[in-house]
Amino acid sequence: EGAGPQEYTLIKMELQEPFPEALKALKGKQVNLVAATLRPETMYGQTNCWIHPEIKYIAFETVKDGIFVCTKRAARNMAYQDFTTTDGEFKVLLEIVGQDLLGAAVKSPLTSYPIVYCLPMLTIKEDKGTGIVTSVPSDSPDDYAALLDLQKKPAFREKYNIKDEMVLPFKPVPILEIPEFGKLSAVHVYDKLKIQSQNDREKLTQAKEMVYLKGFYDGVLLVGEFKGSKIQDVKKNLQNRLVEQKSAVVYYE
Ligand code: A2H
Repeated sequence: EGAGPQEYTLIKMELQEPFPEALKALKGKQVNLVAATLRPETMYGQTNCWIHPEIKYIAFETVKDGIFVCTKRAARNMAYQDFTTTDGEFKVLLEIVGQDLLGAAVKSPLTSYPIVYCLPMLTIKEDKGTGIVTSVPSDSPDDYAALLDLQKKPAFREKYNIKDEMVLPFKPVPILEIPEFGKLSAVHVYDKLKIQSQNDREKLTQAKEMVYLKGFYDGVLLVGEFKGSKIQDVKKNLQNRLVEQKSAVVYYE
């Protein structure tokens, strides 16, 4: 890790009715699952939301953005970044475990899928970001590996009560092109390195490095307002756009 704080874009993924049983007390309110990303320019390709089944999450009220769901650790950091009325303080509305959120429907900005679902990812770290990750299988090898695991293994879906229709219709979307890797770079490197599952950690680390650097310097957007532009030229503009339309907030840790 670098010396300074890391900036993340938190994508607001709005929970849809009917709320899961454990969140029924919040019915009628605006509840956002907030996913920490370094790649706001890839939000056109979201196919689902990742939750760790065993991590604990909380819901708390923000000043401007409705109710947020994330880890307690992230809420505490947000409380020192003007997300709550009193510096450093946040009120826990309820505590849940990831399992409670699995299968829930959310609405997320920019993606072509009107509704996406909360699915299990077992490699989510509790001590990074919000503990919630938005899935972009076209450009993130981790996301592609985890989505493929669920699509290939009915028993894995069953274990977490995930219905076929929450997983099977969701395909990686071509949203940016990297000269060497084509329009679905995560799929390309996954195949090239012969990755087998989300547990292939070494190969996935290698895959991430390959895609990340190339994507940042040579990647060109294929969709949206900045179609045809290089990622490095429009990354900040896209983050600003998401913040302006109240679909995202900026967060540091
Ligand atoms: B990224 P860094 Cl398209 N546990 O967003 C595991 N992974 C997490 C996490 C957690 N608690 N919180 C965030 N992340 C993921 C998009 C993306 C990301 C693409 C390509 C690469 C990529 C869509 N998922 O990250 O350790 C989030 O996934 C490659 C590293 O702070 C976030 O950005 O460097 C990234 O990891 C943050 O990782």
